[in-house]
Amino acid sequence: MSRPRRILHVDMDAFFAAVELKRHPELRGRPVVVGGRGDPQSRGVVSTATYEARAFGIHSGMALRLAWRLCPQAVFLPVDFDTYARESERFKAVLQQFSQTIEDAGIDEAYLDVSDAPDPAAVGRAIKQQVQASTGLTCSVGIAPNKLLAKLASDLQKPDGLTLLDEKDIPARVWPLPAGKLLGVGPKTEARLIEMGVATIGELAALPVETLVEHFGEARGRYLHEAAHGRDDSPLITHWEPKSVGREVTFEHDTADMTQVARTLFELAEEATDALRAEAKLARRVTVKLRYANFETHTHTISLPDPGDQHGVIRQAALEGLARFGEGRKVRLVGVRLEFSD
Ligand code: TTP
Ligand code: MG
Repeated sequence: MSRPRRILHVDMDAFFAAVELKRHPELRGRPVVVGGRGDPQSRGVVSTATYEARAFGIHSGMALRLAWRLCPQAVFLPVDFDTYARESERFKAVLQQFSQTIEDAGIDEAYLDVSDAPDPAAVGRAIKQQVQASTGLTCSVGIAPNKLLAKLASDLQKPDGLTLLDEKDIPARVWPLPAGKLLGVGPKTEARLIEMGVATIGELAALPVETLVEHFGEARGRYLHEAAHGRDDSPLITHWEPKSVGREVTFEHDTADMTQVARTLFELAEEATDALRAEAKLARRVTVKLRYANFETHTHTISLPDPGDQHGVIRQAALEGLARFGEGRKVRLVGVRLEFSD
């Protein structure tokens, strides 16, 4: 008998701020904000804030000046990305010991397939302990039947949480959450849902799929419907497969302009299709990858009904993949990968 699928999502707590507290232990317990050059009077946004600062309403993405108005006694520190990247490497090295199948989802988070473990919760506890031992930092773990639910779960008991979530828990624990907690539902989609009278994931789940397709188009409408029911069979993206051609590019300036992202994606799809043709291969799957300003990285994959190498077909699939992402977040990198078989 095969065990059910168990995906573990792990996410560091208040990551940039927690790293700063390691070298400034005297600041523990105080509201600390990390962002920009650390000057609350200058332009720039909050990268993250300690939970003490969040109690004042401060959150990632907020203007530093507004954060300062909300909590003038907070300590403001500049972003020191190199130091956080080094801690991130230590964190990722710990994870390597726990599963062969790991998706690196950003600077402070990853998915692990722990389906083979006799006791996935024990794996979660061991990861937390070893991350603490190696980095001195806490993280939160969610374990669920798929990536979507695992990510929701890791967020349920932050900081330092360990949360198991099963399909049967969806009505009680997932449906009361705001729709914006769902992967791929950004501020714009959330605002449109509110206009439709939908505030929670449960209210989204209660809508007929046809209504969602009407409002959001075929691919996105269906995605929202499935997601609200906690259904997600997307695989872990462990690495960019060798049997594929891919192109990706980092924007000079992060952009939330999805038209610009789409235009760039089209160019990349065109180049990748040319490369595919040069190898005389036919694409079976088209994967679109976005990395956001905070280095969180997500992919969506479209399977082609018939393997192909037509520019129009590949472009259309790439567009469909892009449509599955939420809107409103700043994009740092866009990529496309065409998978083929021999
Ligand atoms: P998150 O995991 O979203 O946030 P966090 O780790 O600070 O807090 P939480 O305990 O809720 O997980 O992001 C990881 C890091 O990425 C965060 O420490 C700083 C950076 N980041 C930004 O720079 N800008 C952003 O808008 C967000 C959301 C994160
Ligand atoms: Mg985090």
